[in-house]
Amino acid sequence: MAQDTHYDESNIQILEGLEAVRRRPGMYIGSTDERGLHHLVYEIVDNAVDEALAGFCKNINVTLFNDGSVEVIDDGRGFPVGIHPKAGRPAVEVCLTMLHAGGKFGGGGYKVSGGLHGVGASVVNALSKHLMVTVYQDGKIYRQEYERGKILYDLKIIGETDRTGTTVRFWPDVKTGETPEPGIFETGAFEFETLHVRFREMAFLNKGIRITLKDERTENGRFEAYHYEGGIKSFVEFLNINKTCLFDEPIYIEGVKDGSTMEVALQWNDGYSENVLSFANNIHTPEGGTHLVGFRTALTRVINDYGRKNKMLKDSDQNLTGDDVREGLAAVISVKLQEPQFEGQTKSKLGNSEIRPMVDALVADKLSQVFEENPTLARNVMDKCLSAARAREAARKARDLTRRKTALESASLPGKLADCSERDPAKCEIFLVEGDSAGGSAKEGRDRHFQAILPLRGKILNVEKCRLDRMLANEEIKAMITAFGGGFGREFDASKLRYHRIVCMTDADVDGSHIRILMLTFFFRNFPGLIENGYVYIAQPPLYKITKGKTEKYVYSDEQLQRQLDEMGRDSKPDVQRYKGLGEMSAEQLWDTTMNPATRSMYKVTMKDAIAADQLFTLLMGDQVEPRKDFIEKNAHLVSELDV
Ligand code: TTJ
Repeated sequence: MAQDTHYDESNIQILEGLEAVRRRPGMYIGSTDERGLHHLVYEIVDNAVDEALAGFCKNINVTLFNDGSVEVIDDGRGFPVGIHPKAGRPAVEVCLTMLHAGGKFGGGGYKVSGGLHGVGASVVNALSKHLMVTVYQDGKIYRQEYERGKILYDLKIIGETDRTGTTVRFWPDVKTGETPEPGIFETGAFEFETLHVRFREMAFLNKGIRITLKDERTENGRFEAYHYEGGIKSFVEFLNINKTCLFDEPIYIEGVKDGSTMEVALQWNDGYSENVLSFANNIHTPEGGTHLVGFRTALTRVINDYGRKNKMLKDSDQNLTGDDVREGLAAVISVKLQEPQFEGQTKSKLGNSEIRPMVDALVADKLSQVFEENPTLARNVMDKCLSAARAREAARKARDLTRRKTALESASLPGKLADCSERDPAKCEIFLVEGDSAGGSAKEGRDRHFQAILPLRGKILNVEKCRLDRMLANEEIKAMITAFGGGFGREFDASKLRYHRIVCMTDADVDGSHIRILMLTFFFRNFPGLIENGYVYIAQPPLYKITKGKTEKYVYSDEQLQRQLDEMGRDSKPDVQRYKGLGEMSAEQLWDTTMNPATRSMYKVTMKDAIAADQLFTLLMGDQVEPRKDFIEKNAHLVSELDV
C-alpha cells in the first residue's frame, strides 16, 4: 500500500517534470533546431561513455534508422533494474522518467561527460515520441517503452541473454503540423557528418573506447569506427596530419589533482597557424577558459625561461609573446573536473578558477623537463619561435598601413575598389573578381547601390606558405583586408565587416578554381568566423550560352547543356558559345547570369568541420606533394566544387 501511494506521488512529479521539458525544450537542450536534435544523441551516448570511463564498457554502437530513430548500444554492466530506494521504482525507469542532474545513480564514480548537455536521459525521453530501453543483465533481458515520456508498460523481462549492456532506441518528436501533438523539433534529419565529427572527438578524448556509427537510412550507408589507444596524443597527430613537424611524437603531459584530471598533448609543425583545442569534461570550449589560460601562460613562460637560460634570447629584455610561441602549434587540452562551470555567451568557456594554476603548474613542470631532456627538440622549438618573433616585428610595421580607422573613411579604401553606396553591411556585397577586364565588366554591370567590385590581378599569394609580414606586403591581400573593414587575424571583428556577402567570382576553369582555393585559404586562416558565419560565397558564372532564333539560354554545367539542347531540339542547329572566362561576357550578360540576385545562383561556402577544413587547406596549399597528388587524384571533382 505504502509503495503504491509513493508511486502515485512520484508519478505526478514525473509527469510535471517531463511536461516542463516539453513546454520549454530550449531550456534543457538549447534549441529545437538541428543542433538540439543532435544533442539528443550526445545525451544518450554520454551515458554509455560514463560507463566506459568507469571501466566497465568498451564498445558503443550508434545506428541511424530509416524511420527517424537512433539506437545506442553499449556493452557495460547494464543499467540497474533494481528498485530505487527513494522512488520505489526500477532505477532504469527513474533514470528515464525523472529529471535529474546526472551522476546520482549508483554512487561512486562521478559523471564527467555531462556539462553543456548532461541534462539526463529523461529529457531525451520527454522529447521523443517513442523510446525503448533494453537492459541485458544477470542472464535476463529487460524492457520498457515510453511515449513522449509517459510509461507505456512496467519494466518487464522479455527473454534470456548471456551478455550485459544497455540499449536505448528513440524516435525524436519532430513537428508535423498536426494537433494535438504538434511535435518539438523543426527537423528530424540527423547528419552523419555532424555525428561523425563528435564521435571522433569523443574517441580521441577518451582513449580506448570504441564508438561505431552506422547509417542504415540508405542502401549503401556509411559505417565508421572510432578508436584511439593514444587518446589526445593521437588527436594532435591527427591535427598535424600531412604537416611537417618539428619533432616526431607529440609531447604528452598528464596529471591529477584534487579529483580533477588534466591532459595536454602538443606538437609544432612548420606552418604558421595555431590549432589549439580545449575541452572540459569532453565538451569543446571554443571560447577557452581557465584551463586554456593555464596552458598558455605556462607555455610562454617555459619557452622564455629556456631561451634566456640558454642565451638564445638576444638581450635580457627580449620576450617572446604568446603568439610567437604558438605559431604552428597544434595542441589539445582536456580537463575533467567534478563540477565544471561553463560561462560565456555560448556557455562554452570554462570558468573554474582553481583549474588555471593547476594546469599552469603541471605544464610548466613537465614541459621544462622535456626541454631539458631533449636539447634538439628544444632548439628546434626555439628557432621556430624566434623567427615568428622576427616576422611579427616586420608585420607590425606593415599592419599599420592596412588598419582602417573608421568604417566611413573611404580615403583609406583601396583605389581599385568600386564601392557601393549602401552602408548597412547586411545589404552589401563585394565581388572579388579575377582579372582587370572582368573587373571592368563587373563594375559596369553591377547595381552600385549595394554591390562593390574589387578586381584582383592574377594569382593571389599562397598564404599557407608565407608569414604575416610577406602577406601584408602583398597588394591584393592588403586591398582585401582594407575593403572588408573588420581587421584581420587575432584582431578580426566580424561586427565591423562592411559586407555580409563576400563573393569570389573567378573563371570557370582550372586557374579560376585555383584562385578560388587561394582566396578561401586566405579567408580561413585570417578571418576567424568569416566562413562559419556564412559570409563567403562563390559566384556561379555560366559555362555556355545557347542561341536559337531569338531565344538565348545560359547553362552552368555540361549536363545542363545536354538537357537544354534536347529540350530545344538539335535539328535547326542551336549556336553554343562556350565562355572561357568572365572577361568574354558583356557587362549586361554578367549582371543577368551571375550578379543579379533575382536570377543568379550563388554557392555559399559552409564549414561543418573546422578540422577537416584545416586539413584540406594544408593538403591543397601546403608543401607536401605526395599527399596532395593522392588527394587530387581521388577527389578531382571535389577540388573544383570545393565545399570546405
Ligand atoms: C550506474 O551504476 C551501476 C552500474 O551501472 C551504471 C550505469 O549507469 N550504467 C550504464 C548506463 N551503462 N549504460 C548506461 C546507459 C546507456 C545508454 C545507451 C543509455 C542510458 C540512458 C544509459
